Amino acid sequence: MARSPVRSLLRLFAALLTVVSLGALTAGPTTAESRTFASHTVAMANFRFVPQTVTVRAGDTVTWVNTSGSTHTTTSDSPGWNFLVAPGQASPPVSFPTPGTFRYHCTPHEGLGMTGTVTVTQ
Ligand SMILES: [Cu+2]
Repeated sequence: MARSPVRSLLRLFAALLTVVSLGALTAGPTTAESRTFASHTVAMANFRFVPQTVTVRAGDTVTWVNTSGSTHTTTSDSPGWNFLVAPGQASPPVSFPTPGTFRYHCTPHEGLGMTGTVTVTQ
C-alpha cells in the first residue's frame, strides 16, 4: 500500500518541530554561573596599596604586584590570606567567592597606613 502524502507531510513537520525545539534548548540565556571571572591587580607602591579599595564581583580574583623596592605583605585582617611579596614579584591570585568587605594590611608597614580593602559585590 502506498504511503499517504498527508501522513508524509505530517511526519516531516514533526521532524522540523523537533529540530526547532532542540535549537531553543541549546540557545538558552547566559546564566550568572557561566560568566568568566575577572582578574584584578593591586599594586604595592610607595608604602600604599593602589587602588586602596578594589571592587570585584563574587568569584573574581585579586593579585598583588610589588612595584616598589621594598618587601611587603598582603595580610587579611580576619583569617584569610597572608603573602610576602618581594620587589618585582606578585602574590598568588586570591579568590573572593562571597560578597562582603575584606580589609587587609601590610604587616611591617601597617603603622604607616599601608592598608587596603577588597569590596566583593554579588
Ligand atoms: Cu609594606
